[in-house]
Amino acid sequence: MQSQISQATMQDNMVTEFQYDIANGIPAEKGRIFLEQNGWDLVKALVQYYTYYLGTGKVPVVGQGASSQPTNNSKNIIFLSNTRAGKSTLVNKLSNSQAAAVGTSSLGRSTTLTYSSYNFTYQNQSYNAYDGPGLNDSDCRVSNQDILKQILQIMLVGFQGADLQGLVFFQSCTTDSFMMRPYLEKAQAIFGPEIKKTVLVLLTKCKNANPEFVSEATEICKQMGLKCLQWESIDITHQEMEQQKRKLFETISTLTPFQMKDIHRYRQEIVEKAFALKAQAPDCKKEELEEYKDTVQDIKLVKDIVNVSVPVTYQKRRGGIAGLAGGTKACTTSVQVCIPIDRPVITNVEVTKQYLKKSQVKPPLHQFIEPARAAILRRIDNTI
Ligand SMILES: Nc1nc2c(ncn2[C@@H]2O[C@H](COP(=O)(O)OP(=O)(O)OP(=O)(O)O)[C@@H](O)[C@H]2O)c(=O)[nH]1
Ligand SMILES: [Mg+2]
Repeated sequence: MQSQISQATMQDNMVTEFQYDIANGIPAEKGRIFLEQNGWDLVKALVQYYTYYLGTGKVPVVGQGASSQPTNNSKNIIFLSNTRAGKSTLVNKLSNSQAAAVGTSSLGRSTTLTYSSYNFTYQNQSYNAYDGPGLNDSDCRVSNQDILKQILQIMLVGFQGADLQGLVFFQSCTTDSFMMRPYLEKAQAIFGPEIKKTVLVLLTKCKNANPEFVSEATEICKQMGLKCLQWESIDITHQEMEQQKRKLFETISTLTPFQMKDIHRYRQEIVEKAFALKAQAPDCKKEELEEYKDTVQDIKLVKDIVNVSVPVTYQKRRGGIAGLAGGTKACTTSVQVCIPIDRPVITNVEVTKQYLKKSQVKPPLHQFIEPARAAILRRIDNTI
């Protein structure tokens, strides 16, 4: 019995610690689920929280997450780029359809507003291409952060444990800025350093572009260690298209698939780094109101009745002749009278009181997550 109680208290304390570390990001009962699912390992529960919950906004059900198995054999490809780089056009070319809306305006407004999956087959291999909104939408209808979060959700939930075969960056060669570096930085911030091996850069709209721009883009990709291909969706022959497709899928097959466990490994590194930063941080004063039980004496008045003797004086006939002559004498007796009273009774009453508990604690973990990520990314930065 005793050990059951102490285990329950220990678990309650862990839930409180978990809550403190995530800045009360979720209610205690959800925190308990994270801890239970991770065998009451605080670091593991925090990794799951910072990966799965922050990626999907959901508490994972048992078995969900890194360990679940893929349910189909399609290869997953995700497209990412600025608006109007040709993502949706490519989806239509690959799926031989007009399923994806293609932009017509020359403004920087994204035509595609949310990620959707398009299934097609190439040489007996089934593919799911995920086409989504363009980064840096001029109307800010979808923020860059939202776009990356959508991709994370697709991978955590939509893939059902399957790998990402290719993350395809589109670089239009008719614009005046190279985006490969910011694309990679954004992707690595979310998915970690391993994502780089899964990236393919497609240089689009090369036909009418300045050839120097195209070769400079190719050179930058090379310097960054990224595979790149030129791609033209418009005004090309059927034969040229087939050649392009062959090259595209050949290159995709050479990319290293990105696995769910890579996301978890990266998040684990962030959480562990955050714990290390927390350990080095100076203590901060923590003041919190703590409740405790106390017993106080309370005086209550209870209704009661007391019997009192009241002396009563009366005249009694005297004896003998004096009595016969009508003589009396004063006598005293007592009568019992009941009087209602309020009797004071002292009782012990249990009350809840509060006191200001002051302690020295480390700041909560969530304060170190971004510094930890930045430290890891600075390390990655040197390898771009
Ligand atoms: N010349 C040329 N034009 C292209 C190519 N790919 C797309 N376009 C044109 O570029 C414009 C934008 O194409 P989309 O496919 O809508 O671009 P997107 O990347 O999906 O854009 P958002 O959904 O806004 O992010 C359209 O007018 C296309 O016809 C290409 O390879 N060459
Ligand atoms: Mg589009």
